[in-house]
Amino acid sequence: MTAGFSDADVETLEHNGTRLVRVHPRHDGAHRDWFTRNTEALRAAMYEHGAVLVKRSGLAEQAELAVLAEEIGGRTLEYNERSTPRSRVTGKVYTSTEYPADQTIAQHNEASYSEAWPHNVFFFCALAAKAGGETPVADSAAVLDRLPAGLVERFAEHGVLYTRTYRNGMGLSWQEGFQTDDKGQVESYCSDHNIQTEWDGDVLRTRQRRPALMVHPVTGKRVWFNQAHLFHVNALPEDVREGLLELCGPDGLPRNAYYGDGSPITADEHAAITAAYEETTLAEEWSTGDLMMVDNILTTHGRRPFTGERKVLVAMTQRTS
Ligand SMILES: O=C(O)CCC(=O)C(=O)O
Repeated sequence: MTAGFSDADVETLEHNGTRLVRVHPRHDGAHRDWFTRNTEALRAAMYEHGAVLVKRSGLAEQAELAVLAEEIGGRTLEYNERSTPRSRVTGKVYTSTEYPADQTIAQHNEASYSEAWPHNVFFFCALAAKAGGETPVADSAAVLDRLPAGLVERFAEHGVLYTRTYRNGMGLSWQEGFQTDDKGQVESYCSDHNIQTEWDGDVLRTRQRRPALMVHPVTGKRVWFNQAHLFHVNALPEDVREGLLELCGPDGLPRNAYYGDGSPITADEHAAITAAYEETTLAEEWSTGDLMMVDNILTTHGRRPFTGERKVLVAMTQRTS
């Protein structure tokens, strides 16, 4: 159900359990008033279905993204404990991950490797690509339903062990990951957030155990909520993987993932998780000016390759009630 919208054409798109509510506002330029009238409906649709796309939102300024995100989602968050390169645009508005245009970004619940993950992610398409560049969504409960029961049980029992090696010139440096030049601040952040650290000169290795599943606090749904498949060595293209393994070994890779007890996630298990995402992914084309809001627990996001210029901005929020 997508009740409660006013002055809008609303459709719910569905693919193998993933839903995206597509909203076309009917307003004549007064987009802020439209958002004010529809705040409750947008929030309710996001928590019920996982993702809402507002076509031609009318948002013009970057700062407006943060204001709307706060009105609909709650307090905006800094991008801490980074795992990909992004730039601050203004306040707590960032660029989305700045990976080369020919790369795919696998589906993920934002920052689910961290203890400080956002409840919601707001994406604003400031410039649509010439072709491609969609931000697909996939329902985290639908992904869970497709995974083999034995694998789910094992992850439910042990969680995920994420390992990272921060070094200059290969993945993120610790300075970029933790947004500081002060090793003491990194140590204090890590000790506050249950992250084990090991320094080797200027190289930092970290290990952190996190749950693999989550129960949504509003809907009570059990979902697959982690980035095991994205951190896993098999997420790298084969040529890159082989080169990096030769250079650093599995424990020295910029990112890797294991079962929480340290045992390996096999190639077949990685393939099963990847297939579950592929089967449930729903991708809508961006137009410049579109705004998409996702419930980060219910729904993962990713990115498809693109041509031409593309600019997608992000604000992340934490529910305050
Ligand atoms: O650029 C996008 O559409 C999303 C990129 C992404 O997955 C991210 O920044 O977490």
